[in-house]
Amino acid sequence: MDYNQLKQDIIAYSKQIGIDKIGFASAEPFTELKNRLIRQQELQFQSGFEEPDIDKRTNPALIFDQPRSIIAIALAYPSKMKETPKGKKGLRRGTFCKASWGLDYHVILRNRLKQLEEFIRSKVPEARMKSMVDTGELSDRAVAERAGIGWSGKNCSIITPEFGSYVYLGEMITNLPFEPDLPLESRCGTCTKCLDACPTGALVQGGQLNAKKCIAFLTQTKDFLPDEFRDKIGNRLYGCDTCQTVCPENKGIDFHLHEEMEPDPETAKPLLEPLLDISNKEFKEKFGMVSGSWRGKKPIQRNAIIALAHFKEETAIPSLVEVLQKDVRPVIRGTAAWAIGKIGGDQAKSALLEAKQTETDPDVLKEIEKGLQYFSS
Ligand code: B12
Ligand code: SF4
Ligand code: SF4
Repeated sequence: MDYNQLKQDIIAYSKQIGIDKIGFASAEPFTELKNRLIRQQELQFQSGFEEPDIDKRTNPALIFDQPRSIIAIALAYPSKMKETPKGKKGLRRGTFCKASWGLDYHVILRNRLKQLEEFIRSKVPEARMKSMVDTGELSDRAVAERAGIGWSGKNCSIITPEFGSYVYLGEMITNLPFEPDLPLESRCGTCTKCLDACPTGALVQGGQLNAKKCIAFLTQTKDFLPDEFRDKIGNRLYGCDTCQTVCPENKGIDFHLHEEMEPDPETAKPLLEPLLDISNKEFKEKFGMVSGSWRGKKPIQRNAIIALAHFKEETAIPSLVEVLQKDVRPVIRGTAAWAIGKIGGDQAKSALLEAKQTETDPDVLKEIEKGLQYFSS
């Protein structure tokens, strides 16, 4: 078998099916990554969304019989909406990060990898392949880095020279011995724009993230948002783009190569108030196709309440009071109590005093007290 020819055929085919960048890597263990993951675990810097078995994450031979190479792919996503709806007083909006625009990228990349698998099988019937996107054992970024897709930026993202860091990543382990590509040199140099811009100091140093402080992570948690982050998340409903938008490598980068990735403005930047009492069915219909809905509606609703507080949106007080009185979930009632206090006004104070008489949940009562404190300072 001429694997160099096959590699060229795969590259040509990948272009035909809308894979924007492809690279080939060895399937040797990821030793440096293993040390890094152990260190991150010791420091409790991990988000908890990663595959927990570090050996499986860093040794392809533990998840695939006799791996010989890994094919890495990247698809560029848009960074600007064609028409951005502007929020205003009375009609405030929240934001989903760019990686949650359009159809869920897991669906798009898995589909591309499946087509690639079929193509390879048509050329080499005995080929074995295992594809993954995000939820697999491997670190998509470490594979992409090794395969020369891009370098690992100080903001932790893989940055491609062609599409900046606005790329989704996926990969396929194979039993075919392709010639590996070479990793790229970092172009970060002395730049520290991402570190300086991070609102929570989650980037503890170039290329090292304390995920527990990262807004992208915090927007996905289901419990109360810790107090110290409530003024930091702004109107973000899901994810955070700050360390990418400030990156000079992303300047002028905005690729619209895939129709499915085009955002519906009303989903990517939805009005906040209607989210407060959205039903499960409506949520699924409106947000079910985007990657940012994977944790369900609760974190999005909690973040919408915090966003209304961020805007000090007085017109939202009646809706927030309704949430405080009627929502069955303590996290949502409690966050509403805090938001009501932060926004302020006579109606806000009386609603909190009233709720204090009837509320029985200790966590919500604490939030009511926090809300009332805004009136004494
Ligand atoms: C858990 C997770 C998160 C967590 C933690 C992120 C993190 N930085 O670790 C949270 C929820 C915070 C998150 C946020 C985001 N995520 Co995320 N996430 C993942 C997931 C599932 C695992 C990542 C992981 O294992 N991290 C642990 C760290 C330690 O390892 P790593 O980043 O994978 O690998 C690098 C480091 O280990 C580093 N490294 C290793 N050794 C050493 C040594 C030194 C000295 C240094 C400096 C570095 C270094 O090099 C590796 C290669 O870059 C991956 C999918 C996957 N299966 O890999 C997606 C993934 C990384 N996420 C992705 C995206 C798009 C995002 C967001 C941009 C979304 C958003 N807009 O909100 C943000 C970016 C936040 C940020 N600054 O990183 C993309 C990244 C695409 C790209 N171009 O890089 C991925 C690959 C999903 C995908 N398939 O496309 N994510
Ligand atoms: S995603 Fe936001 S919070 Fe997380 S490291 Fe980047 S700028 Fe900081
Ligand atoms: S902002 Fe600067 S340091 Fe951070 S990733 Fe981009 S180029 Fe690298």
